[in-house]
Amino acid sequence: MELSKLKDKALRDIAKIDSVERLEALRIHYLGRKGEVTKLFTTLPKLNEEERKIRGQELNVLKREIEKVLLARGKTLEHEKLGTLVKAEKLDVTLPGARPSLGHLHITSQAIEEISRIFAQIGFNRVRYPEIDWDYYAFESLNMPKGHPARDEWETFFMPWEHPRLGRMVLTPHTSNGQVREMERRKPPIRMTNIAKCYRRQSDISHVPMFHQFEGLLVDRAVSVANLKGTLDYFACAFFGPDRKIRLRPFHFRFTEPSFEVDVSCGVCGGTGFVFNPSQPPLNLRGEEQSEPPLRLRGGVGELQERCRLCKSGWLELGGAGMVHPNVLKAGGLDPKEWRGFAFGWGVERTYMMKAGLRIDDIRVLYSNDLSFLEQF
Ligand code: FA5
Repeated sequence: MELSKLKDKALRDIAKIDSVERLEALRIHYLGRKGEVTKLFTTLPKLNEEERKIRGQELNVLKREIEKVLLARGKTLEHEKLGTLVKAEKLDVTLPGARPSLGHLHITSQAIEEISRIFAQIGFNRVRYPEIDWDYYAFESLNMPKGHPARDEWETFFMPWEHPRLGRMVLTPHTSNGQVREMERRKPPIRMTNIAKCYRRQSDISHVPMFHQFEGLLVDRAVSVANLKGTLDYFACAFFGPDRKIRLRPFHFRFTEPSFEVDVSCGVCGGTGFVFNPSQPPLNLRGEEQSEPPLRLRGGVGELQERCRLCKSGWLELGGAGMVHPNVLKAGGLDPKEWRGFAFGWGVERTYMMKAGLRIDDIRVLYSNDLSFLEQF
């Protein structure tokens, strides 16, 4: 090939190249050991001296020109490559940032914070007592001597350690272990809330083996059931809403006398036990289906009522309460003739579920670490 044609071809090829790597391949193609130009140098020995001189000079010029153009194209390509890189990696501080996924407190922790705050507003300090404690504080000092059948209800996990006076160690089955501990720690007046983990050998749709309770204890001189009721009413209004009411039902606990089960009026049916449902047949007050005319329980002629599925009766059970038993005051070193007190203990999980009107089919889902469930709260 004519040298001028070879040169044109080389320059055209170089101009078309768009990457440093391909340019290097092209350099080898023309100037490498077996390259197009190098090959021409091998023909020189066949020429006579004069021709060789001229041809040699022409080839050197061609080689230098190709080298020059290759170098220039290489520089341009390097420059372009750098420009693209800078563009790609440029930090635009005005762009919105990548949002990190934020977690939040578990609903039980949220409930604990709210409960502590509500009681703190009326002077109940939050205290912490062991969640693994001696039998004495969990049972004996609470008027439940060894072997007493009342203990059975607490389905307790016993630990292998024993103290000669305080008995065996237990995973606390309720927060009432804090009552005598608090009386031992300080003199009345006492107003405390003890919120802690509790453990019982129970696991079904309404029980978890590890749950939380909050315990309230007040000890002072002139304390009555009216004070207990007032405190619980205050809590119900603050936690559940101003239209909610508390009901005390007689019950039996060994460590309170009198003792009560505490109910709160249902937030879904407003305490009536019935909700409006136009697709259901009307019910009478006993929840039985009735024929025309339909009941008018909440006003509005012809309103059709369905029994409330959350509470079924207008009331939801919260937990236990009562006036501190004289034997418990004695165990705490207090004279029952001088001091009186009330106490209450409720489950945090169930109380929260009642607030939210949640009808969780299975309470165990709270601790199954299913994020799609937990992220809803
Ligand atoms: C008690 O534990 C008493 N200590 C309460 C008390 C305190 C009465 C002070 C009087 C004075 P009870 O066993 O009923 O009572 O439990 C209270 C609440 O804890 C229950 O209403 C329920 O809300 C919750 N609870 C009990 N066991 C479980 C469980 N396995 N899982 C979830 N919640 C539970």
